[in-house]
Amino acid sequence: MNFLKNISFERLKNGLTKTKNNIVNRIQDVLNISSEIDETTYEKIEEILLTSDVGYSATQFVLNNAREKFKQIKNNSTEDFLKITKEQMLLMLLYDMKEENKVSYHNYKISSQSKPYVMMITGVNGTGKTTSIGKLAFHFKQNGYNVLIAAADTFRAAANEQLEIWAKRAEVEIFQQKSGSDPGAVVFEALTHAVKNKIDLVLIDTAGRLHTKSTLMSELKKIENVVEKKLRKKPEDVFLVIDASTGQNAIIQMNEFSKYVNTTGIILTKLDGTAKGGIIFQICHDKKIPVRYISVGEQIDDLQPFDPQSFVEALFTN
Ligand SMILES: Nc1nc2c(ncn2[C@@H]2O[C@H](COP(=O)(O)OP(=O)(O)OP(=O)(O)O)[C@@H](O)[C@H]2O)c(=O)[nH]1
Ligand SMILES: [Mg+2]
Repeated sequence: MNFLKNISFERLKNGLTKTKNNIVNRIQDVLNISSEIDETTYEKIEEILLTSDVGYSATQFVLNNAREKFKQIKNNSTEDFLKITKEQMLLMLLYDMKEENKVSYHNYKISSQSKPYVMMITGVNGTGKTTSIGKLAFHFKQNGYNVLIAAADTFRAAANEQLEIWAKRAEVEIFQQKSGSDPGAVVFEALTHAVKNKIDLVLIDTAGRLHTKSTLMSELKKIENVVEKKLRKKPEDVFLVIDASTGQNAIIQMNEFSKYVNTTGIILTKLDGTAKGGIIFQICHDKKIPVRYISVGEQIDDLQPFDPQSFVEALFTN
């Protein structure tokens, strides 16, 4: 299936309004009052990027490259500068596409050998893990896959009911045990059920945990091991869900979670509620873990595969 067809540009654009106002509109304002691009202009744009969570090294990447390219244009104008800045910002997001990530980036081919395909969802408290599971379940179900949600957040009393609501909305099966059960045991039983019932995709919800709590973090590793023991393969995807309003802490979360599990991708949520979406540039510039999905709202179809081209276009389109 090709997830890219699920991108609604209008929804993406609306969802990114606050970030656009914070970055692109402010740059545009600086350029509107500048008759030429001088050091003061560079300093003002640098400040805009730094205060929008783009981060120091990503900001330097954009500005150093933009400066070089701009010099090469004869009779250059402030419009040229905005165009160049846009190109450099896109380049930074495409940086994310390391060779190994380019392979079937948005195409999931679940062969009979790889069944069930396993996605494990991790992250700190309240970032949008359960909601993202509901949205992923919906999309895969809509595309004809047999989906099972494994409710391995046995920590929070209300977690089961919340997940049940999402499973109902997405019209997929859910496997759960009572609150307080061992999450590893839930996953083991869920996988047994999945194999028996020829399920295509298992989505594992996990409890929110602080990356600083080593006992809780080790529990994630245990869940990953249960998958490996039961299916003789690691989960194909371990997603780290990051709230876009988190700011610089996103990078720390990425580093810490990766110490315990093999994080394969980021789901960046709540972009619609924050002006701090510039963090995506920092995450991509970091080049460690690719951003795979972005979320721009609370509705079931508000999760989109991350497409750098559409993202930058949405930021720069009036
Ligand atoms: N506006 C907006 N809200 C979102 C988005 N994603 C999640 N939320 C909201 O964020 C809140 C927390 O979402 P959950 O899915 O429960 O988060 P969680 O990570 O599962 O939380 P814990 O299991 O408690 O760690 C809910 O109110 C969601 O509706 C999004 O993209 N945009
Ligand atoms: Mg949850």
